[in-house]
Amino acid sequence: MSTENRLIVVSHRLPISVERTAEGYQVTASSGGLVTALDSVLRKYAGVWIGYAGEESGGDVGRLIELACLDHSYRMEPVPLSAEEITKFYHGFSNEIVWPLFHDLQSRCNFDPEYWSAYREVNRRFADAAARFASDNSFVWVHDYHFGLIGGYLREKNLPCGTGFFQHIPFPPPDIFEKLPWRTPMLEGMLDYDVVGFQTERDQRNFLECVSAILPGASVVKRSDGVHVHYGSRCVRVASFPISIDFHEFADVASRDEVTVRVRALRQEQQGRKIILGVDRLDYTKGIVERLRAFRHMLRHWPQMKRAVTLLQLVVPSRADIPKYRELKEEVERLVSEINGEFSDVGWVPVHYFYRAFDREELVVHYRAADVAWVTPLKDGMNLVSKEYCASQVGETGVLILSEFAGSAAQLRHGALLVNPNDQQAMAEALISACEMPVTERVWRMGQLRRYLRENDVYDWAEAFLDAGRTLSFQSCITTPPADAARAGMQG
Ligand code: ADQ
Repeated sequence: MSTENRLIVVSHRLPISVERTAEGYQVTASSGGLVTALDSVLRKYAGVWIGYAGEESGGDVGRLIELACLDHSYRMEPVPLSAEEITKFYHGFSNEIVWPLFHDLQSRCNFDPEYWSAYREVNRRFADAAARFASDNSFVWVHDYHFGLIGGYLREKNLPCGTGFFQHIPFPPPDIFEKLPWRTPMLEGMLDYDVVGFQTERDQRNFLECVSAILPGASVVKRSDGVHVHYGSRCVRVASFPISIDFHEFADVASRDEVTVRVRALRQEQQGRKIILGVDRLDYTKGIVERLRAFRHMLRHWPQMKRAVTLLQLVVPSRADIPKYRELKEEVERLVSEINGEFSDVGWVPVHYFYRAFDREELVVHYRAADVAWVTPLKDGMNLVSKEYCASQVGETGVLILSEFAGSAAQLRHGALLVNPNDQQAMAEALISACEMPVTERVWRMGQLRRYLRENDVYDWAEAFLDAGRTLSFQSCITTPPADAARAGMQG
């Protein structure tokens, strides 16, 4: 194996998808926070990225993926999924069970037992794909809730490599996690990795509390080199690694002359009105509906804000083949049109709504032009939009309003205005404070945020995780048989 394959990244999706269109095959970029972060990391470290690239396969598709690899400077290895696997593993277990449950929305869960077998089967197949690249010096870094079990399947193969798991979404406390019918094998599966990482200390604490509550044989040991869970013959490092962005890339794009020209044009269009920006993947956890309601509340109760502000809401399509997401899209569009119907005036439309993916430069133009970024998820593992906005604010005059339930609130609370996204009154008041904030305070706050992000970027995140992997003695773990007496629950 060549040296560039020492880092083996596994995630559900590759950064590109191949689709068949009337004109032939088409390669499209995947969207979302995980792809944004990992693409930056792999461009720097090289290696191989294993994931799903769409339903198409065969000669032309292989060639298109090879071309995309040249463009991205790392290797991509597609793993196919059948239509049934997409239904049961992706739409089912991942998005009808884990996603809502881990975001505290258990009423949205559908605990169909068939989903669990599909989850195990797909995890095994992705583990097989990773194993084909694993060698002495490699580290298999598995991403997110789709793949809690890959570590165990790799251990069964006795490979001489280290393994790590990073969870991009929140980890719930025991009273919520316990609702999962497969709570024991899920936790045991996660303890089959050598390093398990979370976004925040709160997620890490929740995980450790679940381990203590659900696995009686486990013990949590705090040592000078970090927290470890001992379980049977396993010793697993558990830590928090807050993910970030490529600060310099966003700041550099924001400083380009052509961006400055477009920012000026966008601001001129608003004729002195404050630009408030929302940027979200279409998802019910992002609080888009709640934000629109709060905006309407503000316009109803503070009439002086009419014509003084414009909300630009950018939404990138996501999970469009899942009915709940289609319903959400309709609800967002209905609210936008109700607000515009109620308040629009000659020369002023209160909400400008865009439902499409923006390229990096277009996105940065909006980040830089916005007076206020209104980032109010109901619950979020981290939320990269909040960080991208600050990195792009090269003039340092913008204000970040951030949900207290975003993982990034733990790091950005000193400069952002924190809000509860369910509190319409507080959301409206935060918006007004942001719009009226004196420039000295704005610059001070944004300066603090940008300093923190400059010193804690996505490469620091990757280094910290990979360092934790490097400092472990993998051999003792790998040679241990996966099934021992303390692991009776794994059969499920
Ligand atoms: P996501 O849920 O996808 O990520 P987030 O971190 O906010 O959430 O990332 C969204 C990404 O999509 C950002 O990079 C943003 O630039 C991009 N995006 C949004 N709207 C866009 C548009 N209209 N056009 C183009 N791009 C757009 C998951 C977790 C998060 C966690 C990340 C990374 O749910 O909590 O922060 O992984 O770990």
